[in-house]
Amino acid sequence: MTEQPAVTEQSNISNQVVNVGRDLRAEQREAAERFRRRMRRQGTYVVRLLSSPGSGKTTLLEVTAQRLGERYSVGVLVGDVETDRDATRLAPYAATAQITTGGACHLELPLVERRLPDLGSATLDFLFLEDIGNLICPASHDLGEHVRVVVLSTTEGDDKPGKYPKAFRSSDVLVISKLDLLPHVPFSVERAVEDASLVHEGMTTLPLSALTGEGIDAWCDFLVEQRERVTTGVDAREAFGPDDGPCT
Ligand SMILES: Nc1nc2c(ncn2[C@@H]2O[C@H](COP(=O)(O)OP(=O)(O)OP(=O)(O)O)[C@@H](O)[C@H]2O)c(=O)[nH]1
Ligand SMILES: [Mg+2]
Repeated sequence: MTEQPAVTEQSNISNQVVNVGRDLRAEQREAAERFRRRMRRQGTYVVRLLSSPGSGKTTLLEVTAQRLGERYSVGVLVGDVETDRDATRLAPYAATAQITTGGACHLELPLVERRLPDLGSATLDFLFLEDIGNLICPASHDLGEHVRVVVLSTTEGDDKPGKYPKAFRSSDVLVISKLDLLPHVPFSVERAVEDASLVHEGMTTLPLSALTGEGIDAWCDFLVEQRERVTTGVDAREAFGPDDGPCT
């Protein structure tokens, strides 16, 4: 049976438009482009992870930082609503700083820029940004990353791309995490990839398990290749289209 488009109910919750005489989102976009260019020129490849809570972002970064740290300098800025638990976990493997928002559901570029000096950014080869666990708000904010990675774990269900389309549409890469749990959960990698392709055709997909190491080589090789490409040439996201509004 063909899935029918749902009727969206925006009438009671729609945003009111207040004219302040400036296009604030254009200013944010320009700031993100400047940051992206600055990072590229200094040889820092910026990788941003977004996902729902608990998909395995920090665990993947622990493994990635250990692996890449053998050859590259790696920094991580990690966002959470409360606590510095993730930064504490990552500190043994990378230059790390915690951004604690106190309630805000996403990171914004000024927060990133403010904490970046804590990492010694001029010498970084890779800067990872772990956004707040949330598949909605982070997708509406450009942090000046070179690659946006959405992480979907096998415990979340393979139907999530269609339900949270902006996170998948605006991301360059789909990481399917916790592959080791496939024997225990009703999750089909094929269905998830197919669902993602409906909102983002041809999306690069990397299935992996941070626990067993399956797929980690391909993930790290991808990052190294993309860093080479971006720091020596064109930045794909500099050509990325304008955002289409907040929290959709
Ligand atoms: N089985 C399995 N468990 C994993 C894997 N990766 C992470 N986990 C577990 O999943 C849970 C959440 O992992 P985190 O890395 O904290 O997830 P997160 O996305 O950083 O969570 P937030 O920062 O709170 O959004 C932890 O109990 C991890 O041990 C994996 O590859 N396989
Ligand atoms: Mg985390």
